[in-house]
Amino acid sequence: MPATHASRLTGSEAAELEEAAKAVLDDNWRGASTVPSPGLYPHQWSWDSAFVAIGRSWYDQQRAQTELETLFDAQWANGMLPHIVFDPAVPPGRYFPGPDFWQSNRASASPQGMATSGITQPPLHAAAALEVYRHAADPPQALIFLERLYPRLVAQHAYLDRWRDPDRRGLAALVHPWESGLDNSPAWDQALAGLDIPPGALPSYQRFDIAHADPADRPTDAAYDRFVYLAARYRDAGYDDTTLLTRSPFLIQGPLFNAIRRWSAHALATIATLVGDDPAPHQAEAERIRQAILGQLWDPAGRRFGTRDVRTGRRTPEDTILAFTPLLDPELPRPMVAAIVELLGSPCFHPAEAVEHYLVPTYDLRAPGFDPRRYWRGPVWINTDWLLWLGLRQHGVDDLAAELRAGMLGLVRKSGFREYFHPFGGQGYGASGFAWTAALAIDVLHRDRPPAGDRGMLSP
Ligand code: 9WN
Repeated sequence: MPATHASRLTGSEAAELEEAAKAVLDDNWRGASTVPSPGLYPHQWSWDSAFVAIGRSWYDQQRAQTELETLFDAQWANGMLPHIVFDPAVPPGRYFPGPDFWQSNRASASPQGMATSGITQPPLHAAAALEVYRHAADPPQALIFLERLYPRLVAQHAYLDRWRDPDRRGLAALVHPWESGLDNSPAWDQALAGLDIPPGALPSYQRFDIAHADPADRPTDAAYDRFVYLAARYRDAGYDDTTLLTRSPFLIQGPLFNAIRRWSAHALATIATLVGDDPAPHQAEAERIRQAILGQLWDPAGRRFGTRDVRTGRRTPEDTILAFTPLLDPELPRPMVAAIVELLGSPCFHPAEAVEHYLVPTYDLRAPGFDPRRYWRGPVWINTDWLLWLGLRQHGVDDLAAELRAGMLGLVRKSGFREYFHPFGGQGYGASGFAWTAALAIDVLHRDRPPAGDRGMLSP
């Protein structure tokens, strides 16, 4: 019997787990926002804050709202929401690349007196803001929060539409693997391998991540060179949006970024109605993105979703967890849902039942480059599991959804609130006290809370 199905969580075990998760979020709270982890990531990250706001929304409306509002205080004038907002109190040398590297003040659109990165991350924020409203203990106050955030969310989406849709066919493109949130995924290998770094073009730099985490768990130096080269190019061009779109050597349209963007556009339509604005443009945006995902990222022959390189038109040859995220669309056509569920249940992503395992590995278990502990190249991450869990639930794939839920809770019970986990042994890797792992464990415990009186919950 796989460990993920081995037992049930009692009410008091669930309460204990929730308290431990809240304690992680308290430790990582910095007064107006949450750091992903005090050691490895001592600043505010964009999509991490959206996950954290969702987790907190179940029990601390005020901090959930503040988390998102603090992040949006760093939004650029062109609508771009930066992927990192640097805390000036953190000494230089704690994280690379830090404010000295990014030099966001080179961009006229960057906010005065704040240091941020110059690229973005998956736009989960409108969806997160709506969750905060839905779970609010004080709905009138949450409505005021939505009224304040709405124009900023609209600007974020308008930026992606205006500046990140190079062929005007509905899909936003990433200009850097860091924008994907799945930085080191094999999905970017082909594009990164094709990068030509001219002699002298790579600035000298020192990594700090490997002082906080085992180098075997983190991206290689070769990958970092590419990350740094791309970021330095944008910086040196003053983060000019036109240059970014026309000259970026890395321009990839991916399913996860766009599935989240569709979800948020749909949430934005609901928020528009709540705050008294017209939902129609947001509904139209959500539908346009949906059609683009179906039309351009679906490979009918291979029966799977994948990424598309805008420059070459090539699709990724790799099977990664990205391919499953269109499940977030409640209207995803049945044959596509069935194909995803089939691949998820295949030996590429689902180990044999007899072996102790945890779903879902981030990369095809049978691929030669599969690595059970290296960043995004095999380990299980709670945020990707959580996104798939939401998708599977809404498509009524209940068995698999229950298995994912049990796996997520099983991992944190076994190894704590780590950044990522071994798909077989369940050992934890990367940061400890990792905020989105804690926040999403809280969400999982609340979202399916059984009616009062029912003491048992499915769990490892
Ligand atoms: C670069 C903070 C972030 C997450 C990303 C994750 C990792 C940073 C890094 O940590 O990326 O942005 O230094 O590796 O890949 O998804 O937002 O938790």
